[in-house]
Amino acid sequence: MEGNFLSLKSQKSYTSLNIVFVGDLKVGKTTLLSQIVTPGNKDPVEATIAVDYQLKEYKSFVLNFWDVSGNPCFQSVRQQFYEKTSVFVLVFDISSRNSFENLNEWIEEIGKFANLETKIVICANKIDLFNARQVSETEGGLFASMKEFLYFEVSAATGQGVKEMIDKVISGARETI
Ligand SMILES: Nc1nc2c(ncn2[C@@H]2O[C@H](COP(=O)(O)OP(=O)(O)OP(=O)(O)O)[C@@H](O)[C@H]2O)c(=O)[nH]1
Ligand SMILES: [Mg+2]
Repeated sequence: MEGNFLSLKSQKSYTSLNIVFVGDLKVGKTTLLSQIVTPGNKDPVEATIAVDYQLKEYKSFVLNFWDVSGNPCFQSVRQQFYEKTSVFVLVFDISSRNSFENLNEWIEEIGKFANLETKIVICANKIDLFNARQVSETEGGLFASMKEFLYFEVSAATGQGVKEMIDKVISGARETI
């Protein structure tokens, strides 16, 4: 699997980034991660139990992706993975207004682990379900800009917008210490 492991023999020096995906159950966090790590992969994903981890070599970065379950019963487990996070990706599903409204709870949950150098972005997923849209791009973008977070619209199912998001997420993210 090209790009899915480190070229151990190379003398390249890498910057390590921890990127954590959070958001309600079934908003598509694991599918999104699968699309980032193996673009074009259409294999169905399973519900995350507590946390999943994936690693990707990307340009001069080692990206450590932590994909946590949105299930409330895993809150204390999730929090162990919030330390030393470079980027939090807050995911909601555009066909679920509830998942958008719950973003504030996610912001509160990660808040005590974020500092001025932590990047937070909002990711509106499932834009392929345009007929079922319950949150407009304008509303989502406004919510993000009021909090000074970047905003992306993507489809983890088709891959639309995913590469653009990850390129922007990486640029300027702080190194994991
Ligand atoms: N149509 C559509 N379906 C999607 C998209 N992304 C994910 N799904 C589907 O949504 C369901 C949930 O996806 P997951 O990736 O498991 O969601 P999750 O956020 O990781 O869920 P938990 O691990 O339970 O917190 C699956 O049936 C996916 O196939 C998308 O962009 N479009
Ligand atoms: Mg999952």
